[in-house]
Amino acid sequence: MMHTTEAIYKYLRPDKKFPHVWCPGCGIGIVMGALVRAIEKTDLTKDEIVLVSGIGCSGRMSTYLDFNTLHTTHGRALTFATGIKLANPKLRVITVMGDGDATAIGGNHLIHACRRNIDITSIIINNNIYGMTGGQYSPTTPMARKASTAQYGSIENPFDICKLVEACGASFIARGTTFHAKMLDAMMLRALNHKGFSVVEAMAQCPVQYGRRNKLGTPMEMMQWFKDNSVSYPAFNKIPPDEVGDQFPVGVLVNREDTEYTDRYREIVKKAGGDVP
Ligand SMILES: Cc1ncc(C[n+]2csc(CCOP(=O)(O)OP(=O)(O)O)c2C)c(N)n1
Ligand code: SF4
Repeated sequence: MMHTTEAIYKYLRPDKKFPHVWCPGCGIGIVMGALVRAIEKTDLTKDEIVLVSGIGCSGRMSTYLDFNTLHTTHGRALTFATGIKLANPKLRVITVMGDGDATAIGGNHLIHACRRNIDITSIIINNNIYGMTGGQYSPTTPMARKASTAQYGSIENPFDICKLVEACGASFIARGTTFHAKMLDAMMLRALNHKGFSVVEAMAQCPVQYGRRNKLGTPMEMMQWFKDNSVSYPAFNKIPPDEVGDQFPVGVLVNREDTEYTDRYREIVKKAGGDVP
């Protein structure tokens, strides 16, 4: 097992891109740590990995991590990632997106990446808000929670990201939280080893834009809330709907084999008489 300092120097860009922009107590760093620990457990070299992000606090991860990285336009991480994967299917392509990035402006790309079952791992960091731009409500802001654009509380039903991507055809789906950092490492490792479109929703505290506005306490208290309200999928499915309250399921929701898009694409290229690398 690599010493923490060694791992930091191996996977981060310590001389170039720091200090980072994340607020004290932000959960995004914990998610980044889980991703690094998962990658360390694969046999992938840094050159075999491409990390693509959109714009937002979560999107900054591609700036700090020392893989082949692309910091793309808001909502478009999956479009760039799809092009990269089609051009060179041997690469392990990972996208990092915020909840707004993935399910609002990039929502259309997300559902179609699921439908194609393209071999990309998507880490969706769900902090229930648009962090970077001042705390506007996103498609995952829970009903009645406050945002800069919902001063009296949101009146929209939120998306359940895992259910959304399940309905659209993703073949590996898991949800973890920053409280369950070890579990998050393991989910990410399984997602990275999965052939097909894999999604890990990482619930992360944004103490500044979401927590403060909704009086959710310190970052530690927000993580304690994750601990207190998370239930494994099998146990969650047994809770009667009127008793669910704030509880939410964590763990692996879907893990199945299915044909993958770049394989199907290469078959078509061959049928058409073209060359595939
Ligand atoms: C085309 C476009 N529209 C809007 C923006 C402004 N913008 C930048 S980040 C962001 C929201 C980020 O929220 P989220 O994806 O949830 O990530 P977080 O910052 O919470 O990690 C928005 C709306 C932009 N940069 N580009
Ligand atoms: S605004 Fe929220 S998500 Fe963005 S860095 Fe600060 S705490 Fe993290």
